[in-house]
Amino acid sequence: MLFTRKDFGDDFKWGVSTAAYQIEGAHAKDGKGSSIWDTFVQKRKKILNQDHGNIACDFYHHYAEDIALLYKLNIPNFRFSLAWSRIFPMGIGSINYKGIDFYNRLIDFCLEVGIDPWVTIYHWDLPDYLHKKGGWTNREIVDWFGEYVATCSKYFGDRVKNWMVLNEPMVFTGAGYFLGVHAPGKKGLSNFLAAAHHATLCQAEGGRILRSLRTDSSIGTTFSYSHIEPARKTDDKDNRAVKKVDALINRFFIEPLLGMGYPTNDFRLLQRIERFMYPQDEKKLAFDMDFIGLQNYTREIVQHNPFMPFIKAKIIKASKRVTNYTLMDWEVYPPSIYEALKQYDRYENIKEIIVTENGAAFTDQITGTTINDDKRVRFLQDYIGQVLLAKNEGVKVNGYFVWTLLDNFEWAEGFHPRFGIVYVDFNTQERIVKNSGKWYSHFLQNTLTASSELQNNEHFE
Ligand code: GCO
Repeated sequence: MLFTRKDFGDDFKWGVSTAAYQIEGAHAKDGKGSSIWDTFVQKRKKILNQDHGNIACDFYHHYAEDIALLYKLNIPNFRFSLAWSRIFPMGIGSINYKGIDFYNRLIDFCLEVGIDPWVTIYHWDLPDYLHKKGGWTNREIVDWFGEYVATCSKYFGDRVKNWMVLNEPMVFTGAGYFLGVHAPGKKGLSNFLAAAHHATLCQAEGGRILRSLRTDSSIGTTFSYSHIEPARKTDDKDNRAVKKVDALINRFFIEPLLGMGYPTNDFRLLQRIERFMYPQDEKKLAFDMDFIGLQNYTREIVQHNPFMPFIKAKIIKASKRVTNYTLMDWEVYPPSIYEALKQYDRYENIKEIIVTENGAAFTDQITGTTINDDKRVRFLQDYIGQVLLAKNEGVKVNGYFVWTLLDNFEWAEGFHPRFGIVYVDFNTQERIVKNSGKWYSHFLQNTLTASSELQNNEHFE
């Protein structure tokens, strides 16, 4: 399939996405408080190679250079997140005005060069002080979060028009409160369900607060979504396993937001979340977002497995079944984003879908100052092509953001998987635009036709 940017229409939003803890560094600078990630990275054996985000891409000091680079690359929209503990060192109470200043400078500079800021309010870095009070497992977080959201709107809402309340609640509650592999490292079903319910309340409440304070903004929130298929297509048990995994990882957070309640029919165990619900909560979980951020990377193949606690299902790793997978062990499967978009389109209450993340980590070939990342170029072209396919079939998708601008701190995987379209030398903080960055830039300038034939480097020089 051949296509150009024009095929998506003038109104389609193109951008790149980032997150505060993954790029900012300056972890204790200018009054910033500790977040759960600042403390989690200090624990033994939690992060690959004992990496940490204390410095990361030092975006805190390099933001102007990085925004100038975005400008040079013709990337018109920039998604970043606010670090809660930079604004409220203790999560609540007194404001750190140096933190507010930093984001003001960043937002102002974006606008000065004509780049639209897209702001995620919470991308996983809960203030450690609030964690000590129970964090996401404590219902009081609805008030703590409300104060934080209102403060973001008050200080930045005059210029920021695109908001995302949460980033991937399934991942931060699942990895952080059930599996214990992300901050704050808690485990167990009770912690998970409590955190999940409070996050779902906060996602709607955050939307309500933003809308009540400004009428001229576009409010969304983001979800991870993986297309799921059974290991054996005709096996009943595998098909039941698919339903459960789908209810948990794809539907658990979005359906209550859309007013459909939790998808407990397809995974009965989730009914235990009712322990954490107060009367009237079901209504409070719903909010009509202006857009939904969809984040897709791969598909999952699921098999019934009686030994897996609670869910009795297992995800089969990509490396065990295909040859084309990324450094995250995620299958490269472009139709997954098409399936994801089609699925979201079936929800009546979604007004607009923006793909707020899609991208891949591969081993890049470095020769001199050229970073050859053909696999990423191919990945982006193929996934973007699938987005166009869905759009042409009438799906209300109206934006696409690459994950991510800069190689950065990839949570438990440390700095090993590089997702950037710009290479970062973490010793010198030098940035080198990869071939994928050059390709994206040309594509956005409308000078390039995308197709899988255009893999040869000379097209991007
Ligand atoms: C995510 C996060 C990103 C990750 C990316 C690759 O939403 O999971 O937004 O922080 O880095 O998804 O794993």
